[in-house]
Amino acid sequence: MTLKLISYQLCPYVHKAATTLRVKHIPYEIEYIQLSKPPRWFHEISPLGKVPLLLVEDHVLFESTAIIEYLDEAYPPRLHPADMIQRAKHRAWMAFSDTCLRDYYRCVFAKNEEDFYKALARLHDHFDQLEQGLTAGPFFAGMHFSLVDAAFAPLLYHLKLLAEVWPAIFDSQRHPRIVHWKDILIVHRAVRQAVVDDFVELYFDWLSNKDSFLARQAIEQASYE
Ligand SMILES: N[C@@H](CCC(=O)N[C@@H](CS)C(=O)NCC(=O)O)C(=O)O
Repeated sequence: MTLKLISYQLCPYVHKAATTLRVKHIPYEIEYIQLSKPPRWFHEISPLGKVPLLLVEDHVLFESTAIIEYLDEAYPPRLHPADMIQRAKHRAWMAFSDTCLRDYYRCVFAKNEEDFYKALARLHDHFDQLEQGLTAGPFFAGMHFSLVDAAFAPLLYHLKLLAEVWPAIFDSQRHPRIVHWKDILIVHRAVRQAVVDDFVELYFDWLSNKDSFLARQAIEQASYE
């Protein structure tokens, strides 16, 4: 059975699905679309008009969390815990990864310094909660990569790049476990191979083209280099 992931290069939700496919060594095809000008067929098949989509035979799966849950059920080894209570907790943390992704986008899109600091404060408050949920590692729940790791890896990968523009994105005094976890995940084979080779270049192009506080910081920094 051939799986096909409909994608956009910089989408962290696509990155979750691709990471899960890679961790499980599931063969898949990938098709990138331009989100600013999606093809007609995409509108016809995408229930919410968003990527990722996972095409499984005649079925169109949508929403990254639903996609990675499907992959976990359909393809061994299970990344979710076997215990029902633990699994419920992991699902709750996966939902929280989307909360943190929204904070991240608020930071990226903040028009001015004041709004940026508000967005960053909100992300850091949420990181206080995440820090309490983390084990000593190396992964979210200890020795094994779980779906929670797949859910948070794209956020931490994007934040790592943002930290090149604004180093205080990560605070290792306040969130030592998150910083350690980030260091593990960003070099993880599946996480790295789940993005395109020129991801970093595309990311900074994308960031610099925003009408935002961080875009201005990125442009200023590039002019000094
Ligand atoms: N909740 C969705 C979010 C997906 C999403 O927002 N994807 C963005 C790209 S990163 C998208 O397709 N945006 C197009 C649009 O909203 O029109 C998921 O988890 O899959």
